[in-house]
Amino acid sequence: MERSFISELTEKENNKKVLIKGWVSEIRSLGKVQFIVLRDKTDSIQCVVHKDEIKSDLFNKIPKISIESVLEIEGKLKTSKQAKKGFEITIEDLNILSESLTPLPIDTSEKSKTMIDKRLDYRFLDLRRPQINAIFKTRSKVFNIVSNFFDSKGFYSINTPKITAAGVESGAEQFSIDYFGKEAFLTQSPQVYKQMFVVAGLERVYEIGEVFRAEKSHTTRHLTEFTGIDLEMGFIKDENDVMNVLEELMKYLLKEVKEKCKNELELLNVKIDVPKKIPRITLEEAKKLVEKKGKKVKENEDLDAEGEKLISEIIKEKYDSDFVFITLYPWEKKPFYHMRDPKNKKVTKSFDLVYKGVEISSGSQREHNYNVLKEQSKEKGIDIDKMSFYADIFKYGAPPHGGAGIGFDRLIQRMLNLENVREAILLPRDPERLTP
Ligand code: AMO
Repeated sequence: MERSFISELTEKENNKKVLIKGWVSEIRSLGKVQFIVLRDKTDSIQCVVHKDEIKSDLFNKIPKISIESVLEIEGKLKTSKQAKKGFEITIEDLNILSESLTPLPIDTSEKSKTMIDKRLDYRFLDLRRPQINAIFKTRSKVFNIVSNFFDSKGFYSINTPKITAAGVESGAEQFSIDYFGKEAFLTQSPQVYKQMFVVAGLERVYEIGEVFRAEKSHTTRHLTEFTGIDLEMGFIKDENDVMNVLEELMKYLLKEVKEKCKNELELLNVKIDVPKKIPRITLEEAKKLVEKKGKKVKENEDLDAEGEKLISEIIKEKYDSDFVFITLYPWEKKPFYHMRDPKNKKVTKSFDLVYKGVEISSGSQREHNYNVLKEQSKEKGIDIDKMSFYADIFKYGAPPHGGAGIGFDRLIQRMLNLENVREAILLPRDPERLTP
């Protein structure tokens, strides 16, 4: 008989013979009748057996089956008023495919009391909890929705090297590795490559890939390895064109998630608000707004985590938006490849996107004129000609372009109201964690 997934079963199929496979969530023995709640990737269902309806050795085996063992159950689908779904399966045959050891190293119940560190040590068991499973089912959908969006907007998907000779972001955050006796680095951003392939004539590119940062940060938003959603687009008028694409992406994504992840959102108790319009304010305006609420931010300083939280609260109150773009960051704080604002050279044509109190993306228009880029890098103490792999890109016809990087894990964290970014990634890497 072919296996059915639990979510496919309906009460309309009363008396139908079915075969289901999955993990044991619960066993209840009430003398002459026993219940097994079996769970597969789609849902769970109550299975019931009466003593006089099955071979006695099989009946006697049931109470000894441990939670999380893997079973296959053959039986008949029966409507039942008492069952949660309005129907259950009466067991006719049962096969133990794999027994689970007891006790389990972590608490896999709905309201698990196990701390996050221990849960991450046993992530494969942690995901047996339907709510945790729901996070990663949603994440998988988001991956597809984002890819479809970029595809529909004429972006090409690219895959770029993660082992590199040098990056263009700050050098301090690079992981250095021994590459056959030479020093190499794990990529901090596909920045160089996404610009390279816009200039190469693809015009619009995106990459969803791993990004590495040697940041010794012990916060709820920093990882040392995260997934970046990077985009880059050519022939833009200015950085607003990039923000327009990001804004459209966020609206489309949240609308799609709301429709396609109904069960997951319900399990996670998350309500999603699709933004109508994402406000855009300059960093200077943002600073004034948070200062009015009693938070001081120094000149040339960015908003810190507390400032981002505060500005989000202010924007939510003022514009009823979970998102805000903060624009025009000081040149002093931004990398050399950003384009400076011709009206005010002290700032760059840059932006951050803050979602429910956390920066989830940053981007800018890039400087595409080689001579200006050379000047700008010199000002930052960098000799661009020593990075010929980067400098050359701008020597043979480079269109005006810009782009942004979105932290995939932070996006999921904020979308699903998770306290810690580690909840949004299957196997987080941080300064203390290299396993599993
Ligand atoms: P940036 O360094 O701001 O920009 O990174 C882009 C986005 O990546 C996420 N992010 C992180 N997520 C988890 N852990 C971290 N340690 C971490 N660091 C960053 C954030 C951030 O907004 N090249 C530019 C992007 C561009 O201009 O296109 C860049 O990498 O959500």
